[in-house]
Amino acid sequence: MLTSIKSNITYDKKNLDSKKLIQLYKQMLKPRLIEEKMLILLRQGKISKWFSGIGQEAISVGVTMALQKDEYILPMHRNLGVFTSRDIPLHRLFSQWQGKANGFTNGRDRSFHFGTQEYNIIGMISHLGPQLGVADGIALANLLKKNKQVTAVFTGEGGTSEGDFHEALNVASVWQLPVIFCVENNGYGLSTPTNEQYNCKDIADRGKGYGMESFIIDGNNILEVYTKVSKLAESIRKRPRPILIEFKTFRMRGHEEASGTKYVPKKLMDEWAEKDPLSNFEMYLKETNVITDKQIATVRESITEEINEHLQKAHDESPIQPNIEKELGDVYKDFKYEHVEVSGDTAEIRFIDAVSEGLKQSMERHKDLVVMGQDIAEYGGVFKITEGFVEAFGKDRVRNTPICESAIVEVGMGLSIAGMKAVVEMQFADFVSSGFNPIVNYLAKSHYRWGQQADVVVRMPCGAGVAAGPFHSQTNEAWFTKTPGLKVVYPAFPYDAKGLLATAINDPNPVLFFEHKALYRSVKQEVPANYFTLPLGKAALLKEGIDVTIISYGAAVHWALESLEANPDIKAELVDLRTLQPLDTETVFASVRKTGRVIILQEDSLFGGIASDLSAMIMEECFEHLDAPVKRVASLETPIPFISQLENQYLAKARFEEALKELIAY
Ligand SMILES: Cc1ncc(C[n+]2csc(CCOP(=O)(O)OP(=O)(O)O)c2C)c(N)n1
Ligand SMILES: [Mg+2]
Repeated sequence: MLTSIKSNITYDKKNLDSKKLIQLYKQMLKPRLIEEKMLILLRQGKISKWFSGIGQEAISVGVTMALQKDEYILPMHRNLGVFTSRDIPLHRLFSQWQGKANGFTNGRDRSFHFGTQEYNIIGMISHLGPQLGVADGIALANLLKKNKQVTAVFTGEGGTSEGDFHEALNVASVWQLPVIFCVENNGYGLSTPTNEQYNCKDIADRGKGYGMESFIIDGNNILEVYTKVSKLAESIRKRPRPILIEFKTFRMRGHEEASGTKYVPKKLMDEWAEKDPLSNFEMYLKETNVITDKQIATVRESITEEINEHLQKAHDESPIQPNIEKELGDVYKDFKYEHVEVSGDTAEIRFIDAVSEGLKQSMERHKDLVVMGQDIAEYGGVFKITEGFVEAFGKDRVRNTPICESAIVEVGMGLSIAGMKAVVEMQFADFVSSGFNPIVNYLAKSHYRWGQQADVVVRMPCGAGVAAGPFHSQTNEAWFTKTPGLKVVYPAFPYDAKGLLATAINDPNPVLFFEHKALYRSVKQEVPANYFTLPLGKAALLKEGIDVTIISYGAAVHWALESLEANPDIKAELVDLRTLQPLDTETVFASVRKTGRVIILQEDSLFGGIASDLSAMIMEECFEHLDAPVKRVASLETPIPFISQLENQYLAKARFEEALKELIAY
């Protein structure tokens, strides 16, 4: 690759001694030699995909070497140098790429899609952008713990077009988080050149718009990367703040090996080949008598030996044997439910007071719990759930957020990685769609992929019956019950809401906690004033009867109660599911076996909802006990209309009683 005998890059070693210079050289040489080997293995079909970082090593290595080992780095798919610079044994990386148990994901995710707390590296998910917000969360934890640590996160220039990038930079700036945002501008995002990706001169210019310092660094110059990032990191440790760095570099190979580089002009390739970060640095070290050809040969030989030895070790490792129990067992982090008995006085309170009280008492118990959401601090949230929280817990732990659901969910994930807990309030459950990606792809899959818990509760004020139209009325639990890795709680009463919220917060897994807005101020109950917990996965049998089983949850439970009150002759068994994931099928099946008739009432529209799956399960498990087909009653297959006469027509409530009578008469 090298065409000149003199270095094409101007180096300034500042006060770095020869030992450091040689260390930096070795750290760059290692990923290069690994990659050269990988390209051979790829051609031989021994590994699957490969995203080459050849030509970009100075950035991964320079940034990693500038950070302390206990500071978190969040690398991308071309950052092999981050992993090697943290001295991960190579055989573990090779096992990871071959999907073996000594890797980091038990064969569940490929390439660089993993994290390791042991090495303080938090890998990407395929969606690129989400980790930028996760870095914010880790940095927030560092800020709150006042431990003077920096977090570095990587993205390509293509990834900067994603909303996550803008949200993460904005939040980092508003909260003055100690993060270094590293943009590796390598000219292409897959086949897309920069002029089709963004319309500004330098990505670094965006820093100004977010109110943060930004810099452009020659990404092929290891000394510039290392010395400048070291200096900035040192400065951030003293004075926490975010900094944006654009590293100018070039992608010397295809997006991934199979896709080639046909669309890249040869002239560009040739120009950047002249600027190769490794060969130029090698030349410089020779010119300045820091290293000799003989020493270089020795270093190469020893790295090559290490690579071969570790490849053999990974090769000899036996393949993973599929085991269904193990796979299912790793989706959620084990959680030993601790029952806190009800004690002391009770008071008649509203649903909304119960949520507020439960949350407040959890804040008192968990000093590392942070609540975040729009307008939740001094304003107390749009439903006033967090009223008075700032006075009680301070603004560090009760955080108003900008309007950026994705970033805030990602921040929750980052807090969890740093050992803290988060509760995120969606202003309305409808707006969770703006934070959907990190919930279903990052939080939900993290434990299964690499054993990292996502200790985040997302509070979801949901539901219709309040004449609020299509975007303030949805009950979207089915979006989440579909996704393995999430827990979904949906109480119908104040008592349950308080006890279940406490447990949701204790549980280290991600929990979607649905709170029906129509119940907030309409339902009252005697609730213990002290802290107590209730287990997830246990339905409540609200009424016992012999005619029919009604299964429901949320506000629809109250519709069922109303119908039964109006029809005292119907002896129905009423099951309130309370949690949808885990689902208490035992209680459901026992009731169905007793009554032989079952009607499932849900507020959501019919297709693809909980009622459908329950119905199928009942059919599979209780068919011989059924005296009539399972009946599902749900809302219309339309968006939720605004005016009350249309909304009433839309809601399942309007059709429930008739369906119930039909079923009994069957
Ligand atoms: C949300 C999302 N959209 C599309 C892709 C497919 N994809 C993977 S990498 C990539 C290009 C990324 O370009 P850039 O951020 O510049 O990083 P580079 O590969 O150049 O290092 C694309 C389009 C994806 N992984 N995620
Ligand atoms: Mg790119």
